[in-house]
Order: sequence, then C-alpha cells, then structure tokens
Amino acid sequence: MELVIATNNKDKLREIKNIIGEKFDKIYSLKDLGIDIDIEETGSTFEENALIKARTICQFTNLPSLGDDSGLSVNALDGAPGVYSARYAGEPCDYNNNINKLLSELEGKKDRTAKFTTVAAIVFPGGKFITAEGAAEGEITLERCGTYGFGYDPVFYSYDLKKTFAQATEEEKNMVSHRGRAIRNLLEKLKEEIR
Ligand code: ITT
Repeated sequence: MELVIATNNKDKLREIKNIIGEKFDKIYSLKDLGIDIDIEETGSTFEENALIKARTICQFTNLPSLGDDSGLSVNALDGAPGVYSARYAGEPCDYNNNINKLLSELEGKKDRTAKFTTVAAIVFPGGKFITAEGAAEGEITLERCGTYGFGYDPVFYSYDLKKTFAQATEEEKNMVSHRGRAIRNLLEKLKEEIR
C-alpha cells in the first residue's frame, strides 16, 4: 500500500515517517507530489481537522492519505491553545512567539499541567476512513530547556521521560509522544481493517 502524508509541517513529517518506519510500499510527502496547498482547518476538534487534511489530500491524489492534527491543552488555560496551537500567537505559525505567549499567560499560575494530543486519520479513495488518538501528559516549564524537537517541545516536561521533549532524542520522544501513540494505534487499526 502507498500512503501520502498530508502535512505542510516538515517537523511533523519527519516524526511521522520515523514512527511509521518501513511498513508501506511507498510514502509520499506533499512536496514529493508537487502539491502546494494551504488546507483550512475549519474543524473544532482534533479529529475533524485530521479528517479535513486527510480527505482533501486523498481527493487530490486518489491515494490513501494520512492527516495529523495535534495540539497542547493547558489545564490552567481551560484547554488552550488546543486546536489553535499552531496559530496561538497569530499567523503565520511562529514556534518562538507561541512559547512566549504561553509562558506569559501562565505567569503566576500554580497549576502548569498540560497534555499533548494527536488525532491521526487515514482516508482511503472512496471515502472510508480510520482515526486514532494518542496523548502525552506533562507540565509547562518556567523556561525553555533543550534544543531538539519543535513547537512547544522546549517547554513541555514529559512525565514519561522526566525531561522536556526538547531534551529527548527523536527516538525517545517518539516512544512516548502523543504522535507516536496515535500513529501506532492507527497502524494497529489499519492491520485489522485489511485483515
Ligand atoms: P499541518 O496542519 O500542515 O499538518 P500544523 O503545524 O498546522 O501542520 P497542527 O495544526 O497539528 O499542524 O498544529 C499543531 C501545532 O502544535 C504545531 O504547529 C506546533 O506548534 C504544535 N505541536 C504539534 N505537535 C507538537 C509536538 O510534537 N511538539 C511540540 N509542538 C507540537
């Protein structure tokens, strides 16, 4: 089976490819296929947005397509930035500004617990689809720590790893991350689906 990864985010693309490994005959990025579109994320949940991305690219390519919608939900901020994680500090997405805004919103707050969530979806030509979720629990640090990863990784202290995601190698992060868990769950469902 061939698969298109329906993301414009090169950091997510790299992680998704590493998590999936060698399980498909061929994996294409949007760039590989010369597709340059900005998909509007009009959904109000991670699942809706993951399906919007996967459906749009499946219709475009007529190949099974995988969408990933992810975000960071902070308890003291009533779940924000959540589905708006990419554009928290405005558009276009700027990782540094997003972290600055997050740290300033959390100033003086005692509860810094947070959760990363990914919903991953594969849509098949003809419209059938599967979805799966993964989460990673942790808290927001007082300052940036570490240089690996992307996005909010420098300020996300993982309870699983006992360090920030930006202090972890990509292999370590993928073992416990929201994205690693979501994609592995999705691949399990895919196996059942094609059995
Ligand atoms: P696509 O929609 O093209 O896939 P995107 O960056 O817009 O790319 P999302 O809508 O899922 O993707 O946005 C999620 C944002 O949340 C992302 O831009 C990062 O700022 C952050 N994020 C997602 N996964 C993350 C991770 O593993 N580590 C740190 N930050 C992450």
